[in-house]
Amino acid sequence: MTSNQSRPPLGSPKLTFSADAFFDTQEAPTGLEKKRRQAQQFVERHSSEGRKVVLVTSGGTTVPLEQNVVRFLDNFSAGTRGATSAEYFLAAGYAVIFMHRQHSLSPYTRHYSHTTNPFLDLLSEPAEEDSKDGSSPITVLPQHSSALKPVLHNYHSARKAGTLLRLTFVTVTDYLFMLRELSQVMQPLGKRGMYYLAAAVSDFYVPSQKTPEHKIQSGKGSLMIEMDQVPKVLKPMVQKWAPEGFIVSFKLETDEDLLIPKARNALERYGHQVVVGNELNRRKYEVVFVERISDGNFKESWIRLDPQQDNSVLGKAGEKEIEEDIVRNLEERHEQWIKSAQS
Ligand code: PAZ
Repeated sequence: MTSNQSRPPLGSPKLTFSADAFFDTQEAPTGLEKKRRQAQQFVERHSSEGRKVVLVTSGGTTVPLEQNVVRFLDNFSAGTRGATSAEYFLAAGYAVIFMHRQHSLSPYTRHYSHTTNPFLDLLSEPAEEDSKDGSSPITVLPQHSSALKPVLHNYHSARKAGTLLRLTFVTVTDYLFMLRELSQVMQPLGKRGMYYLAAAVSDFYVPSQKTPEHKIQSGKGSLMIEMDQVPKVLKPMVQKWAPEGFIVSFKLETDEDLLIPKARNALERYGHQVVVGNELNRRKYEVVFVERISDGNFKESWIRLDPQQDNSVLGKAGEKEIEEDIVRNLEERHEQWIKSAQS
């Protein structure tokens, strides 16, 4: 990074809005080809076995400020919505490509996050005499086993069926390249492919050409960062990458008055199927589905849980999660979408 006294600000003063320009000028992440191959095999297998496939994006993206990254910008998302939704999609019979931020929450293991529910707290130590030769197994404390059993069962079922493919990203650039690649891999699924874009993606980035190689030095006064706008990729996604797919984007706002106008605007501009809107502090118990009925006409439907319920603690047995209703609603819409192809 740089001080505003001696060096030009980071970022290009010219705004690079177009997706083509972005992909032409930024470098694809290493390992992209391997991820493409994994996804392709996964899609071919599940498509031939008659499963619908959903791409779930989850977690936040980073914006590196140096090429040898010491500092980066990030956002709040832990990946709860994506990881939770992936579980409900798996339960509904979908094969799930879970494209998530490295180290963010994952389906099943999310119930035992190291901060809210550390897994070591669930285990009992073997008696000292039994543990000497390591013969006694470590066991789950009885008070935790009824909550753990269904999670473990579903985790093993998904592993056995091979219905969950996890692929990671870190930066916003990784995210955009992966989204393009995976959408194209899923294109042959046609209407049987769903795209559930729940990741919190940065709107701004520093192009690699403008990112300093080494750690930004302090001592030269304040720091100015100029960032370019990240291209809006929903348009090429709808028009080119996944033209028949059922595409669901998410819209997060902190000013609730903006939620519906911005969701409508996105549908009008990009032409995809649904926007799920949520306000930051109510996102765990209130979302709105916005769809376009005809030119200039939209329909909104809300899902609300009881806000008194404590949705803040992960994995509390028996607790209703809003993602269950979101996924059920979208599964129905997706079925309609598939049927509309047949009629
Ligand atoms: O990851 P999380 O569960 O903490 O948050 C989920 C969310 C708010 C990131 C998601 O519901 C969402 O709205 N994603 C899109 C964000 C955006 O407007 O770019």
